[in-house]
Amino acid sequence: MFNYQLGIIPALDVDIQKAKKIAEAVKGLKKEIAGLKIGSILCWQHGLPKVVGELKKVCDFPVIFDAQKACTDIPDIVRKQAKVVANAGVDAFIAAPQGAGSATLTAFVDACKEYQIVPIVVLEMTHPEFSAFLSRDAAERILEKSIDLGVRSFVAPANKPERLKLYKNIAKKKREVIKILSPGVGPQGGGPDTAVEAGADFVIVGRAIYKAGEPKEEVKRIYDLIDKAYSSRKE
Ligand code: O7M
Repeated sequence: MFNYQLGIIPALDVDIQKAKKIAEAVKGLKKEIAGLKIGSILCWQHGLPKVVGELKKVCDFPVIFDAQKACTDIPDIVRKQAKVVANAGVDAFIAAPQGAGSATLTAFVDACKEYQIVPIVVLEMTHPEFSAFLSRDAAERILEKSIDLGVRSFVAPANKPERLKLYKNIAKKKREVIKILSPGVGPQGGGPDTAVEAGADFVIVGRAIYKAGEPKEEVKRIYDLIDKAYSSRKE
């Protein structure tokens, strides 16, 4: 994704002042930071175009929009949402198609291609009750369908490392290389290093970074861990 092999994606679930402060603190960490994730907490308060514009004044990292959660409506709305998101200057858009089905996912991916933003698809979430209303193989089916549509970036849980291995293997069997972005480190119980050992390429980190006294030092500390884990990973 965006030509990065490995990296950290801070989740900026904070207000705009705090988000800019974090972006400012980490802007020099070009190797460590692969993008900034923005979501509902920021954008419902301040509006998507303003949030993207303010962050891009401070740093030049790719901005990933997680509408928490998008791609859940009828295909026509999803297509229009992708256009609005692209027009706001976002670089990548995250979909969670679990409740919406295949036609909606197809519309999402096609629209992202048309408006030249990177589609990223959530396979499985970090919290324990996530699959309560889903069929057992929902994540596997979403992965297969998304790969066929040309998606190569996925979100899967750092706190369920065995699932990361499974998703990488499914892609391998289809002779495709996918990138996995993994949230769920720190307060949600996952380790950044164990996630990367299991197949994560990027870790999405919220509270462990924005609540740290020194976010920049925390990013460097996490990067050291994932860098070592990546070096010892057997693909
Ligand atoms: O590191 P945290 O726990 O403070 O924050 C985690 C971030 O990752 C937060 O922005 C969540 O919305 C997001 N996230 C999950 O925690 N679990 C998931 O399964 C998926 C996501 C996510 O980023 O989905 C795109």
